[in-house]
Amino acid sequence: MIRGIIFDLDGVLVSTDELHYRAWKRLAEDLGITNFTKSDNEKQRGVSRMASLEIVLDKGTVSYSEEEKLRLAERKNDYYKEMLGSLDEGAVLAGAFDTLKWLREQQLVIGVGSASKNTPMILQKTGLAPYIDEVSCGLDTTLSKPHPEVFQIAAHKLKLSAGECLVVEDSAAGIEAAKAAGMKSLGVGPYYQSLGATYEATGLDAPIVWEELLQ
Ligand code: B16
Ligand code: MG
Repeated sequence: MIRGIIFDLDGVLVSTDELHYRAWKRLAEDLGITNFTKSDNEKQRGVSRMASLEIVLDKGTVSYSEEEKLRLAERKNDYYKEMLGSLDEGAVLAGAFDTLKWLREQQLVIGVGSASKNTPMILQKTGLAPYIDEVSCGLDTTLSKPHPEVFQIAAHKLKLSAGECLVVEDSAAGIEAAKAAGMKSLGVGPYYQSLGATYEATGLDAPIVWEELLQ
C-alpha cells in the first residue's frame, strides 16, 4: 500500500523548465553557440547540471577543461538564480496545490525528489514548502537520475519502504530512476505517454483517480 508520494519538482510541481532553457540559451550564446534549441533543452529534462552543460557544449566545437566546465555551470546557475528572483506562486503548475492538500488530508506523507540544487529556494519562493514533509535533491545526492539515489534518500527520510512510495515524474530519466528504486510511478507532462510509467496523466490538473494509485 502506498503511504507516501515523492514528487519531482521541475515540470511536475513548478514550471521552472522555461527558466532553465533561457539560462542555458544565454550561456550558449556567450560561448558563440547559436544553434542551441528547445529540442536540445528537452534532453536536459531531469538531467543534472553538469550533464546538462555537456548537452550545450556538444552543440559547439570547443573543448573545455573540467575546471572551465565547473565555471560555466556556475555562470548558468547565476543566470538561472537571477531569473528565479521573481519566482512566486504563479510558477506552481495547475493542480499541484489542490493535489498536495488532498493527499495530506488522506494522511499521506509528501516528499520531493529533484535533481535541482535550487530546490529549497524554489519551494520557499513558490509557497510549496509547507506542503512538503521531506526533501531529497541535488544537494543530497552524488549520482543523478536515472540512478535511483534521489528517490531512495527521499524514502529513507520519509521512513518508508520503496513499495510504500509512488513517484511523480515528467522525465524518462526520472521514471527509470523510480523503477530502479523499486517504486511505482505516475508520468506527467508533455511526454507522459512515452515515459514508461506505471500510471499516466497529462498533469496534476487531470482527473487522476488517486484512490486506485494508492492501493
Ligand atoms: P539545478 P527536476 C532538474 O529538476 C531539471 O529538470 C534539470 O533541467 C536541471 O538541470 C536539474 O534539475 C538540476 O538543476 O541546476 O537547479 O541544480 O526535474 O529533477 O526537479
Ligand atoms: Mg522534472
